[in-house]
Amino acid sequence: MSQVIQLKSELEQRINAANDLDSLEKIRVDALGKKGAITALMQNLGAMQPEERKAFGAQVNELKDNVTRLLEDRFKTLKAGAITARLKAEQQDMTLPVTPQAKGKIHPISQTVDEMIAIFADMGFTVAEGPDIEDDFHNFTALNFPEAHPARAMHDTFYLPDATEGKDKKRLLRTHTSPVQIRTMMSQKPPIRIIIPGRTYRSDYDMTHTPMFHQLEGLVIDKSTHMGHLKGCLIDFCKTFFGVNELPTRFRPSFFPFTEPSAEMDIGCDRSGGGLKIGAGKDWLEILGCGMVHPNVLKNCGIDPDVYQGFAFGMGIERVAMLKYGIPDLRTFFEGDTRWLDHYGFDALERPNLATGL
Ligand code: 2NM
Repeated sequence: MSQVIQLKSELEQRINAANDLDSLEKIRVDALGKKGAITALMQNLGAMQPEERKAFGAQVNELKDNVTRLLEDRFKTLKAGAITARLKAEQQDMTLPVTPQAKGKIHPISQTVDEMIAIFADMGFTVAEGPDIEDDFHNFTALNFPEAHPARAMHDTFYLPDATEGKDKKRLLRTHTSPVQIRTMMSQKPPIRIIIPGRTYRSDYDMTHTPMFHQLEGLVIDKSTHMGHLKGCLIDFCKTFFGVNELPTRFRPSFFPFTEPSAEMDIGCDRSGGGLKIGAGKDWLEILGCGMVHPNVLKNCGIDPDVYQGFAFGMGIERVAMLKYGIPDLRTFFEGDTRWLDHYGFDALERPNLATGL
């Protein structure tokens, strides 16, 4: 009798003290499992006299019912507590953005190159590339620069400090992207229609020059390519690139060793009111150099100038980027200042293409 009462109070205490579902389950097994204390009491019934068995059996049954109810109540309480604790632990701030904001920005040079490629690709040009380390032949000789002509010195060439034999083999950092045109003409048959964006190097450093800068040059060679094609192509490019449909243009005579005739192209602009607005106005802005490829250059590349002719052009990428995006200082392009990039850079998810207006 006292055995039942003692077991009851003992189980009550343990159930109330149980702090989690695992310890509660252990108490249930200790009491009601196959080898549990209450189960053991039930097994004693078989050996008892009928009268005793009746009274004891009733007590054990009552104990079993009580303990079962206590376990169930405690289970519900602990279960509810566990859910509350889990909800609290797994709380989410629903006001946070679904995807974190992109941290990086596209450099204005990369953006500008991509825009220029999109425009020329639409006209049927493909992109060609070549090495930054060139030799004298591809950078100068093949391009009709005379030996010991001041034009070579004018380029402020960085020569490599090696002892390569032979003038034409002397290694240097390319001073323009034109050696890529030479490599293309020497390895491909016309018709040719390529643009060449890339890094170029000249030993010069002031407000408007950095020793490394970017150029984009273009070359078209075919049997009947003429100056009208040159003008149409470059006028179209400038209108699309600057997004100005009514754009005055003019071509002034100029000189380059690799083109004959040579010209410089200006676009109209308006400097009244302090700023600079590209489009109709009183003023002109020099934008690029161009010309018909010199017969000597074609010959140097194994192309017969009596059968083929072509035009070429070149422009500075920093310069057109500064004009289009109102960047006032050239040198900031290469300072690696993340605040500058944050301000002048472009979103990685908005890539240039003709369909979205660049
Ligand atoms: C310019 C201006 C004019 C040019 C010429 C050639 C080649 F290889 F075909 F002879 N490539 N680039 C050229 C012509 C470049 O840049 C201001």
